[in-house]
Amino acid sequence: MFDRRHVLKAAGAAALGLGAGSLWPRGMPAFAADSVTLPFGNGERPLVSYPGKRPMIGLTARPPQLETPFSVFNEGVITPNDAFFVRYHLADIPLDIDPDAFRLQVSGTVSTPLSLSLRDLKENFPASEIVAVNQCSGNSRGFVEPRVAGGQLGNGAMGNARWRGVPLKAVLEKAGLAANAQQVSFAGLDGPVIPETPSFAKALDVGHAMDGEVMLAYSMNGTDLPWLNGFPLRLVVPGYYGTYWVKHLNRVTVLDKEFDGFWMKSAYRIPDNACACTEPGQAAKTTIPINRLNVRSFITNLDTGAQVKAGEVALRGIAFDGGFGITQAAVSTDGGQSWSNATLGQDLGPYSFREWKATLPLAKGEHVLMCRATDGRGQTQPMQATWNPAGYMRNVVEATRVVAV
Ligand SMILES: Nc1nc2c(c(=O)[nH]1)N[C@H]1C(S)=C(S)[C@@H](COP(=O)(O)O)O[C@H]1N2
Ligand SMILES: [Mo]
Repeated sequence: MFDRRHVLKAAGAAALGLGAGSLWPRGMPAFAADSVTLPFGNGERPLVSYPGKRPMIGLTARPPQLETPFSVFNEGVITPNDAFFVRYHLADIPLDIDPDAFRLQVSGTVSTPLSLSLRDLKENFPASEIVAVNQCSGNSRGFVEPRVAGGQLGNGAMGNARWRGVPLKAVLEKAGLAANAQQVSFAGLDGPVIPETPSFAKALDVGHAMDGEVMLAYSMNGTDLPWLNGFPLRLVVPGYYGTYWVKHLNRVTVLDKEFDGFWMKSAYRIPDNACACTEPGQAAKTTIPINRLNVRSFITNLDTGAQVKAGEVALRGIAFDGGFGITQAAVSTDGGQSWSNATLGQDLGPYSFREWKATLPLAKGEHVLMCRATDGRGQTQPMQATWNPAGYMRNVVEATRVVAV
């Protein structure tokens, strides 16, 4: 017999600072062996080790917040589990979960409240799969000018995975929605260390929760969810920012009114206008909850400062949006004056990273390389960065400066 209890143990507990004596390290784990410098002011970050993760860019230790080293995005369009970024708000993250005892509670304005085990979810409901990007609202915030408060992230707070689980719709239908159901709220096992801090919870309108795509995911890239990415169950909201993708999900509550929790009413809100932007330094007059990803693209095989051989140069990258699908990726070698179309790679569905490739002639000298994607609703990326107070939704066309020799 063996112990079925899953504990974030040994190396894990040490990494989280649970070793003898100290509860949490003050700064980053002491074993950060190396560091990287993100290309903005105060961009120096330790490379840190956590259980189930390769060395990651450490943003905070308590709670752990880890950014994916950008080179990972050139390895393929699926982000490996051991390189997938980690974002938490509250320091009291679960360190010990018994998957046999775990239950998902479904309650509120339903005809039959449910208490579901992982086995129930896997055996008594249909399974679905979807490839989808999870991107933090504040991805790339470190590049925002003028700078704004919040995690100073490079471009590594995003990842693309194949999620498997149960459509939320199937579970809500089993529970039986009341006719006056309006929103559904979601909460997980993590909590605040001081009771004044509101517990992390998010909500979706009933119509969205019932769209058949929103998923209670128990598997990521063919295996259990990594601990730090929400083991044993998380919400997957394809096309929506990561903030809705509640990890360690154990409570689904159907509401007959709009959810009024802090993380919907006060946090994660964007200016209520077409660009989700304001003049730098200005607050928005009215705001709405952040929602769908805007369109983005990146060159993944060359970094600023790279030296390439003059002649035909191969460029490669990724593009994605909030679910309309990438219809075009274009590249420029002259800082955006002229553009040529890249070739799109395999289509893994409208919520996935889409690979693109292009080969372009580069004469000897300095060049500013750019890529710009367009999606199925005709949305594209701005040449000038927009600004909003929280530094959300950055999607400016990126510039990669290289030298051909
Ligand atoms: N339980 C819980 N779920 C959460 C959060 C959290 O703090 N607690 N943060 C959210 C935010 S803001 C993001 S960007 C994603 C990040 O998912 P990841 O850590 O798996 O990359 O988790 C979301 N789900
Ligand atoms: Mo986030």
